Amino acid sequence: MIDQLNQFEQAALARLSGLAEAAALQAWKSETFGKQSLLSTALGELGKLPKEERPAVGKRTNEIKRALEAAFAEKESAVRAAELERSLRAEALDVTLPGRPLRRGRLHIANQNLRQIYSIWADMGFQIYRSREVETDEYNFGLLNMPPHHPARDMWDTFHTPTPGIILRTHTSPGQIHAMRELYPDPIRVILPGMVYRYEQITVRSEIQFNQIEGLAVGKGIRMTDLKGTLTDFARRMFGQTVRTRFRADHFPFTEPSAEMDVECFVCGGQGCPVCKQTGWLEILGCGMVHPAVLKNGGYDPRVYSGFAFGMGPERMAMLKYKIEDIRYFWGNDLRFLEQF
Ligand code: FA5
Repeated sequence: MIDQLNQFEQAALARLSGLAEAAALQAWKSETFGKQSLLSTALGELGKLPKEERPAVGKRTNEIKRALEAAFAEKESAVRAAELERSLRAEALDVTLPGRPLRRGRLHIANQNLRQIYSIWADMGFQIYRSREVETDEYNFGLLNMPPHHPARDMWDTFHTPTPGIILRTHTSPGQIHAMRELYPDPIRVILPGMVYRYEQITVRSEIQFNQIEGLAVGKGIRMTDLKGTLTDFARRMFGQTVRTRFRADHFPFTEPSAEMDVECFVCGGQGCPVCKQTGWLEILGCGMVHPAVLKNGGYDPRVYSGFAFGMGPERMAMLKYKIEDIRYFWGNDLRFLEQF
């Protein structure tokens, strides 16, 4: 019996040493230790052996079992390591392969245009100042010299929130009051860009949301000629040194006197065309000297300080510059439009 067991051990070890795959190892394990194996039958039939043989056979069976188990564990970990090594080699990452190209995004035309305008104003000494898009009725209208029921409020159709007195700003002008109240008593040279909202009929020239850039200069001895000179300089930097400008009298409750500035139509060079409605001129902004009541609401004594303000529509300016015929393209998310810039 012992000889049989020894042969069994030798044969099992010989087969084990030739195996290289996990599945074959499992098969070897059940053949060697399974119920049908010699080891199991030897242990099971121990009782049938003559009494004096039993201890030696039992001992030898257990020794062989432990030896084969140890050989199996060693082989199993060697096979696992080899398999891992093989799969790492097969799925190796080749870091020298060229990468997949990433699609490059770009700045939206409205933002490109805004940045160009910011840099012009920065060159001219104006800082960017931000103020909120959700405003109070008081800042959007009241403090800008339009008390409740003032007829000029009708110029700005308004989006109201469910909270009484809280609205989406209809223009960037309420930022004038925020800037003055924060910066008093310093002299002010700021632009206030950002989105404004109007409950209007959407047309090729009018959106319900668009950017405005407010400008505000407050100090001592600021006059209408400063306003005209500054805005004319801006127009030359924006549209070219030879561009002609003109100012037309207008009305805003928060400026006195008030004006609108036109630039010469660059589509027809001032001859008259459909874009400028045959006038030769294009309106780009509203402006004026800050009304004394507004200066006072901002904390500046109008007997000592004066200032000018303006509000321009950058999308309208971009339309003129790039000959974009419909303002709805700006927020329509059509890549065919956006990828042109
Ligand atoms: C105003 O909003 C005044 N707050 C401007 C101002 C500021 C005057 C400071 C005096 C002093 P107005 O409503 O005209 O004004 O708008 C200013 C500019 O915004 C217009 O010249 C135009 O370029 C642009 N704009 C007005 N409505 C729209 C619209 N629906 N869609 C796109 N751009 C618009």
